[in-house]
Amino acid sequence: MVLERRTEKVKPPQMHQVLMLNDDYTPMEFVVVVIQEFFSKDRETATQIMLKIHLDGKAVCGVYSKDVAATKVDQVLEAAKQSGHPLQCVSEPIG
Ligand code: TYC
Repeated sequence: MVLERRTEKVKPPQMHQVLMLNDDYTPMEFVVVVIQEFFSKDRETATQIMLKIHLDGKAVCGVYSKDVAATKVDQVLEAAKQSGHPLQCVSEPIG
């Protein structure tokens, strides 16, 4: 039925959360700057997220469409690689 197809079409896209993972080597300051730069957080918020990762092992840095989340992961991993840090970042569907 046409009406059902229309309803399907306007479903919001599945959102994906980008998580950053803790490690023992990446400097805290580097993580704060990365969160500020790629996840558009102010310094205070970025610092809180970094500390949560440090204490809990991981934390959500942002929630995006699948494509944007994948781009964020790429940007973080590229910045980490360029700087020689082992920082890890993943994205996963929410719910
Ligand atoms: N645990 C790191 C340290 O003590 C800091 C850190 C925080 C590393 C968050 C990664 O995603 C991370 N230097």
